Amino acid sequence: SSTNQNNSSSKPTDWKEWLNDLVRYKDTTLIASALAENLETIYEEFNFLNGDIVVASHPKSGTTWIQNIVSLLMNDANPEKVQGQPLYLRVPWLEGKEDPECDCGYKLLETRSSPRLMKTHVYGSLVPPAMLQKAKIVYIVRNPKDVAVSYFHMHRAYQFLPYVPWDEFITELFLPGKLLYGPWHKHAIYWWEMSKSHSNILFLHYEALVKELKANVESIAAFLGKKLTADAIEKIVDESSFTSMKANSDVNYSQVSVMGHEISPFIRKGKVGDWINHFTTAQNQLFEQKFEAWMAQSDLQIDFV
Ligand code: PPS
Repeated sequence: SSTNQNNSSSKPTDWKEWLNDLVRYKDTTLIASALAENLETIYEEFNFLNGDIVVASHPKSGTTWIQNIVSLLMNDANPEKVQGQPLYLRVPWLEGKEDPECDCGYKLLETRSSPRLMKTHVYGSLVPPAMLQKAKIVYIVRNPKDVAVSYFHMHRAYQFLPYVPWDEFITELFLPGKLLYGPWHKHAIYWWEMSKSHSNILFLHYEALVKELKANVESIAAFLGKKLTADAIEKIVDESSFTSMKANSDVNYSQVSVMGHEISPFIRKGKVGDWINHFTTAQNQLFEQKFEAWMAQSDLQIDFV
């Protein structure tokens, strides 16, 4: 079966077959069976520590961006301290791994000392209780039209994910929530609700980072209890700009060949509103209808432009 974690498999050609291999984990989100197994191990055995710092998100929402900011903040805004270390090793993916050659994130993390940095795409309702109790969690949300576009290009490029034509990607996969970690709205809304009652969750918006990177870097610093000079903050803002990250092989995943950068680079466009270049009028109407229904009961505000 396609596990999305298997080193020897090649790009799936039939997306319907690929979809059949995903599991509806604990009746909520769709994930690959290998990820489900890892999550089970994490619930049972992983020892969360006070001081753990978690970057949480639905895929394609700006996870890597926050990982880079958090990693720099925790290394005194000194890029030299982290130079040569791939971001996916500095801030490992708790329940997965970016590089098939690597150990799964939780195994890497077990060998590290506090404060440990990690990322997760886990659903709000499936957060390990000890994580919620002990960690500081930075969640980032992004408007779902741009998430869908970014996700589409990832499926095009990534070796373990099938290419799905855009129309099917939107109507048959993204909107019905049939992608890894879907559906988007439940992910976003559950985390949003949790953030209201947990002061250890900082809830950020991709669109706000695009507009005001510095203010957001400052609020992440304050949340993590880091007092940095104005120069240090400037340094982080500079190092985490789209242009810097696109060019930095430590953070742009260019070392992970299964991601298929020659088809579509991981750090791709970094724009708010790229969806306008992808959605037809009909697709947009359908999306708007669904979005309205999803958000009817929620006060989570999402900017699309
Ligand atoms: S993943 O695979 O879930 O970890 O992907 P994730 O990192 O969440 O999302 C990838 C998108 O984030 C964009 N990105 C940025 N945008 C603006 N500024 C900076 N510095 C930045 N870094 C990453 C990246 O380009 C992907 O979005 P798209 O729209 O595809 O460009």
